[in-house]
Amino acid sequence: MNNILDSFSLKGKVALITGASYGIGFAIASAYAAAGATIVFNDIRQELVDKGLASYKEIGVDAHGYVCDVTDEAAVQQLVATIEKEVGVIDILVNNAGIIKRIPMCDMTAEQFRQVIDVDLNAPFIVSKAVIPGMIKKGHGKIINICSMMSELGRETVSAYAAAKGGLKMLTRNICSEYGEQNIQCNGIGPGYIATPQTAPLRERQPDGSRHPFDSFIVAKTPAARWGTTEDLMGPAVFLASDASNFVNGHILYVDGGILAYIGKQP
Ligand code: NAP
Ligand code: GCO
Repeated sequence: MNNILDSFSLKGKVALITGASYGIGFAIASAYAAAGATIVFNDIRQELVDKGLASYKEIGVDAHGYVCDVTDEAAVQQLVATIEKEVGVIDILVNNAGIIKRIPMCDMTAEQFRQVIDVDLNAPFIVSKAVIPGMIKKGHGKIINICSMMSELGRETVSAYAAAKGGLKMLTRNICSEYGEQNIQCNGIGPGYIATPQTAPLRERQPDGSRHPFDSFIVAKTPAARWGTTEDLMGPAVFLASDASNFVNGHILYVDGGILAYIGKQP
């Protein structure tokens, strides 16, 4: 038996992480680089791509960055063709780019609902569809969809997001079902509540300096009694991108400190 740790190596692999100038995507890309992968990322604006490239350089990662709106199918097809030409065929795709709109459902417009579904559900379909042919040609592929606790639970004001992330869970299972025979494994990561710009509004200090009520609520609901950090996602993401998970398919790996298993601390 070779060294089991070799099965977690991503040496020689090309990884595309969408929306990875910062936040969870940046952390996952950094972990993949440390495991040996070549990093490719996109973001919606050049200034963000430039910021991302500088951040990767700061940690010694020579990433490839491209401007691309993941909801634009023609742009995504062009992005994948450019990556294949300039970097190589994509072995690992992380559908990370995402938005959230926290609006009570009856106050949310259909357009606002559509915008969230577009980025959080339609885009993973569009990007996966663009990279799968190259993976089939190569004889292997890993697709990791960044789902959410909201793939399982709802809460007030996040109807569009929960609908999208619930759909993304099932898209994950369907890609597994449709392309497992071509040695493509498609799994999801379901982060719990992670401290990133996306959740900053839920953690900001109150005018009197006290913690945000939602911040205290999440800490009480999480057995780990803390918010997650982007670093908490690195190991699970490397596992799902590596040969160590070649027989794991259609699975949503919740990285949530146990929140989904716990009724919550008695107030
Ligand atoms: P974030 O800080 O808001 O970063 C999201 C990234 O996606 C940004 O770089 C953003 O770029 C990019 N993006 C948005 N729309 C895009 C588009 N149309 N095309 C290309 N890039 C686009 O979010 P995060 O907290 O890192 O979350 C990343 C993923 O994890 C999301 O799918 C989110 O739903 C999921 N997630 C987050 C948490 C959490 O607690 N933070 C928990 C579970 C799941 P711009 O800055 O230009 O918008
Ligand atoms: C919210 C949060 C959550 C997290 C994450 C939890 O408003 O409830 O933004 O949706 O982002 O998705 O897993």
